[in-house]
Amino acid sequence: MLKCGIVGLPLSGKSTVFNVITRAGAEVKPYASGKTEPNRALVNVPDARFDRLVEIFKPRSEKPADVEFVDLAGLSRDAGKGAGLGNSFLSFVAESEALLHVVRVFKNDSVPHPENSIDPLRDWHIVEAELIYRDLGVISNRLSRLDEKKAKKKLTPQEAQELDLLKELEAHLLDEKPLREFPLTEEQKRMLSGFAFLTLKPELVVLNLDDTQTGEVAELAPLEAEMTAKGLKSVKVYGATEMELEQLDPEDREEFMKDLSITEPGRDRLIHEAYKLLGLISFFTSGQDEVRAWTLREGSTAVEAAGTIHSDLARGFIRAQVVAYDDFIANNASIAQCRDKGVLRLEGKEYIVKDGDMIEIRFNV
Ligand SMILES: Nc1nc2c(ncn2[C@@H]2O[C@H](COP(=O)(O)OP(=O)(O)OP(=O)(O)O)[C@@H](O)[C@H]2O)c(=O)[nH]1
Ligand SMILES: [Mg+2]
Repeated sequence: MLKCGIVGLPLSGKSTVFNVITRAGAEVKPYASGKTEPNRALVNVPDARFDRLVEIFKPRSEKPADVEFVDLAGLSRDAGKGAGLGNSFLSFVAESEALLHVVRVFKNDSVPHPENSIDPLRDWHIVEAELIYRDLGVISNRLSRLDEKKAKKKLTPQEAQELDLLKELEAHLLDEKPLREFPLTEEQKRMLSGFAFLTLKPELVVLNLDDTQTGEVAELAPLEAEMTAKGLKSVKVYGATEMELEQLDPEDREEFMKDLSITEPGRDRLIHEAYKLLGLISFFTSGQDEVRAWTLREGSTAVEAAGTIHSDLARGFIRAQVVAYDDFIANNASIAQCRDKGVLRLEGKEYIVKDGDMIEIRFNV
């Protein structure tokens, strides 16, 4: 199960954005909640191809791909030094595979700003600094343990390597740079995977606007320049408005979206961007019994796809029968016709699965 953690300053609209995505109806208040228990909800990944396959196969059961979103308490300036709630709850962030970082752009006099002014770039830096600070803490703990051991006996070659790498990473973080900007080899990435570093996680910046901020927003320019420079991705949402939007009937919603020149609801946009950011693709299994969308990392092989369905399928893997969704549709949704046209293929273990592949695993255990 894929998890996405929502971070940001207090009162930036995290729970609002969480509600836009999940329709879960989490509490939204004009004062800092101080809640330490996160809100969690599972969301189906909207996918028109999946819907079409369900129409075609009319299966007894259907299961779209899903992602879990976790909404946390606000992260204040100096949380790492014990201010606000402190950073103990950052453990909830550590278990997420990706971060949505909500930044307040909206002006709303009835909602106090913890820094007393609207300044998206400053706010983004405050939260980023807290994430960096937390990673530094993790590193210094590990370093002191390694140093202790080194004083008593010789380190294994692996530990010595780890020590060197962690020292480099520490210097990088002390420079106020996130670990995602540090070039790591695949082997080093594996070495570090157990630490769950927050600044190594892919991050999508969610700019939370008021519905009056439709044109150029002057306050936003500095942050947008920084995002471009760092190659970070951002999405704009009209948090409060889009949360209301989710509660309207479809016709009114359409009208409302036109007024704001939104083409895709914030909900779909955010889920799609999060999915893309994580380098995720979907493949489908389909039949009269069940149509199901599965999530896979880009670059995964057929045998890995089999393993996400069931470990038996990976163990006894013989071949994968594959047809691209587009080819399937172009051939009147007929497997026989796909076979005749040669677009239905038999692939081996090492085949790299493509987004939209329809797969049937042949196996023997
Ligand atoms: N005008 C306007 N108000 C908003 C917007 N987004 C959120 N708010 C208001 O800001 C207040 C805080 O929103 P929440 O979503 O609870 O913020 P939060 O980041 O979850 O807050 P904490 O969990 O307490 O840190 C609420 O009163 C919202 O109605 C927005 O886009 N525009
Ligand atoms: Mg909240």
